[in-house]
Amino acid sequence: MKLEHHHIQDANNKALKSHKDHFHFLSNHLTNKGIHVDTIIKKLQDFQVAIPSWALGAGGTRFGRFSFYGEPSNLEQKIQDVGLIHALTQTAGAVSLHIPWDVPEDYNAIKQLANSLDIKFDAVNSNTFQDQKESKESYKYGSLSNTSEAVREQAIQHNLDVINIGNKLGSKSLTVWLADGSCFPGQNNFQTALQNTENSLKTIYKGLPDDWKMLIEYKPYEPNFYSTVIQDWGTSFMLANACGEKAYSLVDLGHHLPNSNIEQIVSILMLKGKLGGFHFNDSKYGDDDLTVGSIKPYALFLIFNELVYGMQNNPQNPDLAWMIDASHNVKDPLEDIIQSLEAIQEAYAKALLVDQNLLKAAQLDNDVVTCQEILQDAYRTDVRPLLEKARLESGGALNPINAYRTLGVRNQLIKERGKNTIATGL
Ligand code: AOS
Ligand code: ZN
Ligand code: ZN
Repeated sequence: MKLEHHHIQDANNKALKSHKDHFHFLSNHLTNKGIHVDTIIKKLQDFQVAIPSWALGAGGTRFGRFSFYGEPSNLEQKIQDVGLIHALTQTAGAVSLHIPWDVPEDYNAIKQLANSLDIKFDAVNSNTFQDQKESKESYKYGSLSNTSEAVREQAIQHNLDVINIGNKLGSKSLTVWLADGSCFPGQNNFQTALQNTENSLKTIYKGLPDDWKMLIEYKPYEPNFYSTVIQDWGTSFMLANACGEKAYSLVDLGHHLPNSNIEQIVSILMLKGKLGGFHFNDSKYGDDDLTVGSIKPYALFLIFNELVYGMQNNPQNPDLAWMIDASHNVKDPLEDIIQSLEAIQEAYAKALLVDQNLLKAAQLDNDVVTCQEILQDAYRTDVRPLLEKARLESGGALNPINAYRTLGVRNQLIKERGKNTIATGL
């Protein structure tokens, strides 16, 4: 199924008057404060987030998986789903593939399809956390860190293959997330594991095209529960520095121990020019991969405040690869992603409202109360009319979830694809 512009316009008509009233009110209020509303709207329109191919089907845990029916069962259908989300939100102009789950059969056909839906290929993800059917060596005890050279070589070669596949699609970055680590004290030699990982990453780095980036993702635990080789931003930063200038750290919001100050991590990585990518999600306990903004929206705003500051003040840091990395059991995955995109845009818009000059002056005065007031004033502003305006002008839906439901997207997908669909992937 493909959503045409007039379908979305029809869905918008009812809500148009109320949108205009709200927008008019907010835009006057912000303009009186000296804020350029048009500039913010343009920034919202330019902010595109990649959708991971594995989030389009209902996720699951080891305890079970409940289908949402009509899920995509091949790469074409996954890209079609991203196209649906993008048509409604105008914010999902990219897809992030996972190899080997998404190896294209016909590269030209896939590229054409993505192009027709205005979707780019963002970072490609390698997978050395599962054994593939045809593979000779097992990753049970690690991949790039493994004590066996044969295993390390297989994992290195897989990453080089992934680069090659991504290159044919127009991707410009490789994301490496390793499950490597240990479950019990004594199982691993920490130094050997890190050294092997560094050497393996350096070999992969050598195969990276000049205009590519390597994004190194860290995570404190899971699936290993005693130690993880790339456990934190410091380790990822160290490895990125060891590899070279095309290697960067990738921050996944769910990959921190409780109460970590993620906004500070983001800020320091940008200062050092080493923040390359971002995985959005939310969590209560660990890597819960819940809908963005569903649990800690203020923390998300504070993170965006640092991202906005960094994008304005750190030319040493490159443009970031933005991606949603969430997947779970109970919602229609497309509706879930739409909610995540809305939360991302909302936090971004609020961060754009922060008056950086006033904040700096209050910081210089050590006026702690005013510093907090400036941030909270931005956070407490209902920016949704700005998001609506940005979408409306780009041809998207005023209210994407409503439009998705009134246009009967899921039912249509079930009609086309059937009920018993299983998305490939996790
Ligand atoms: C795993 O926890 C990481 O968040 C990865 O970024 C990602 O979820 C994985 O590569 C998907 O298979
Ligand atoms: Zn991630
Ligand atoms: Zn994760």
